Amino acid sequence: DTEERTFVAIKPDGVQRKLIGEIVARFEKKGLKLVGCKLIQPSRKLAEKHYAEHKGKPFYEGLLDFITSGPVFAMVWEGKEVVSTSRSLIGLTDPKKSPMNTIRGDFGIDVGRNTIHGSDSVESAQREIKLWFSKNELITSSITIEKWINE
Ligand code: YYY
Ligand code: MG
Repeated sequence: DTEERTFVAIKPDGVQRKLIGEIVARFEKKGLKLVGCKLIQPSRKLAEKHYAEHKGKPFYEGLLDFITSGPVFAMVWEGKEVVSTSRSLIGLTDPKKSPMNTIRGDFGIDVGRNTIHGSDSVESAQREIKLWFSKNELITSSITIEKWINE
C-alpha cells in the first residue's frame, strides 16, 4: 500500500537563486519522503498541460513563459496527508500574503515569482505526477536508516 503522494516543483526563480537545497531540507525535516526528482526545463506543451486549469486567465501566457524559461526542479514526495502538508510548507499563492516560515513567505515577493509549485489536491497530484514523471523514475522500495549506518 503506497502512501499519499504529491507533485512539487521548484520554479526557475528558485533554481536560479540556488534555493533547491534549502527547500528540499524543509520537506525532509518535516518527515516527508522523496520518491523521485529531476532537473528539467519543461516544454511549452508540458507547461500548458500542467497549468491547463488557468487557460484564458490574464496571467496565463506570462506564467507559461516563466515556467518554461529555465530548469525546474521537479519532485514527488510521499507521506501522511502529504498534499495538504506540502501546501502548508509552501504557503499562500501570493508571497506578500504568505506568512513567514512558509517557503513563499520567506523567499518571494511577486506572485509571478513565487518559487515553488505544489499540487492542490490528491486528484491534481495524481494527474501532475503522471504528467511529469514516468513510473520507473519513482522509487517504490521502503527507506530504512539502520543498514546505511551499520554494515
Ligand atoms: O496553486 P498555486 O500555485 O498556489 O496558485 P494557482 O492559483 O493555481 O496559480 C498558479 C500560478 O499562477 C501561481 O503559483 C502563480 C501564478 N499566478 C499569477 O502569476 N498571478 C495570479 N494572479 C495568480 C496566479
Ligand atoms: Mg494551483
